[in-house]
Amino acid sequence: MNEKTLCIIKPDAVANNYVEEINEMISSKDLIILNSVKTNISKEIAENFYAEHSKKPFFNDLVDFITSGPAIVQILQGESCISNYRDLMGATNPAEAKEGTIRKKYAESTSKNAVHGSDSKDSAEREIEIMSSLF
Ligand code: 3AN
Repeated sequence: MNEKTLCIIKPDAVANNYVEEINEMISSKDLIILNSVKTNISKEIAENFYAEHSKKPFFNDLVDFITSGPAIVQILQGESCISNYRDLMGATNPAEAKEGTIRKKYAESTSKNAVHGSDSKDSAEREIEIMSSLF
């Protein structure tokens, strides 16, 4: 099914100049980058975006990190793009990420893990809505 997903290239990957290479990996999987904006995500947006993790011990660090510097917020589109892009991202912990994934190549740790991608159709719709004011 042709669908959309929300992609964030996180501050670690932007600071390390990996944006072009990550977007080449994305484009090579027939994922179209519909909108893309470089932005400093606000604390308010970050807390809303990560609300499902609000009770987790790493929540404050998660919000601090995603707001720590410029990030690239993008909408991707394509056939089965939610799962295709999740497969391309690799496991949350880069030590468990497979060869050929973005996180295997560019993630530093479970928290500084280079990219975000929506994990379901509902999440994608919600996340695109939260970020829509940025485009
Ligand atoms: P994913 O990004 O692979 O969907 P989630 O949704 O489980 O992973 O977690 C969202 C984000 O929270 C991760 N991308 C990562 O930055 C952070 N995170 C998840 N688990 C941990 C953890 N155990 N310690 C620190 N940060 C974590």
